[in-house]
Amino acid sequence: MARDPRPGGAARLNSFREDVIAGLSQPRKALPPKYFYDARGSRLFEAICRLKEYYPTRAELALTRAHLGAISRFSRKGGTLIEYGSGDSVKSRLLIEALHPSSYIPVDISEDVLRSAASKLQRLYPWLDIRPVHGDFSQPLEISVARAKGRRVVYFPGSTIGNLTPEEAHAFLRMTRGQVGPRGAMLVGVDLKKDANVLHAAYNDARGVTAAFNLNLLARINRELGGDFKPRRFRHYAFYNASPGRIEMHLVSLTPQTVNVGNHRFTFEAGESIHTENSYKYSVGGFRALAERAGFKAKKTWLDPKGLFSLHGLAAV
Ligand code: SAH
Ligand code: AVI
Repeated sequence: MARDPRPGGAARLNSFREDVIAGLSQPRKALPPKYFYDARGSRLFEAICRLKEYYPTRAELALTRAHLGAISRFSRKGGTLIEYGSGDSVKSRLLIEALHPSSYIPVDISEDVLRSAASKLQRLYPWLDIRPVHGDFSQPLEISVARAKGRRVVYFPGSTIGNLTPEEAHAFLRMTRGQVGPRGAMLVGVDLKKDANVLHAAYNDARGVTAAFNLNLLARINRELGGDFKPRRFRHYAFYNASPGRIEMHLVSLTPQTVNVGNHRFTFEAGESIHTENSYKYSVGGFRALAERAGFKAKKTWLDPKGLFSLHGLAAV
């Protein structure tokens, strides 16, 4: 397994600090969701995926299993599989077994999860050339696709694309369109618009795992940046905002309070929130139109039996 060439911890810590200071200095406080995924946040996300209320993971796994033959014909065997936001790479196993790629390039911001998933996959598939890249896909990333063998397929499951604004999603799709080249393809998992009560339950689970995932961001700021947030003075709040078509997650201050991060001081009024995540929900037609504006041909769409979740086969023609 090849090691990745990303620069190490100090630069990452600086950008975390800068993004936190900038995000909390805005009139409407906000933090980027990519910072949820430290080791604890990644474990909490995996626990979310097992919750009965959180349907996306089960629905995407079910539809991938059900349509694996067609997905594999569309993607074609061999070649290079690049996966963004690969996490524990559980869904990727289905594709690796069906496509038998010559190389697999998982990309993730969460280093521990990335490395342990890559080691596990290497034990399962000793024939596979695995090249993990620890990095942030919202920044230009050095992935040596020039040396990639055969057709390039980018896999972006989990509706992680929903955590980007439509403008960011467009830019990301354009970037991957360039990366896969004229013969390449992309498989994107996209959560669909549905009854707001189903969405509400998925992001407000009864056991409070999503709340713990959200609040862990404050604990991470305390651990890594010397912040003095008191997470108990904030409450997880998630709702479906129908007009932009997205779930919004917030952390709401329960009291007036002051919080320090390094030498920066932030004041909160009671009820004031930090906007921590958007999770956009698309219609099938809406997502296909977005992909086509970014230079792909939206060739295939597969759905789970309940029509909750979609996987799109995009060709770079
Ligand atoms: N693909 C998995 C995990 C989805 S969770 C699944 O479908 O279940 C989102 C994943 O994307 C996490 O592993 C997180 O660490 C990663 N991630 C989030 N923002 C990222 C970014 N900007 N750059 C790289 N990885 C990111
Ligand atoms: C990774 N991402 C697609 C998840 C989502 O549903 O937006 C993250 C998540 N946030 C709360 N629960 C799950």
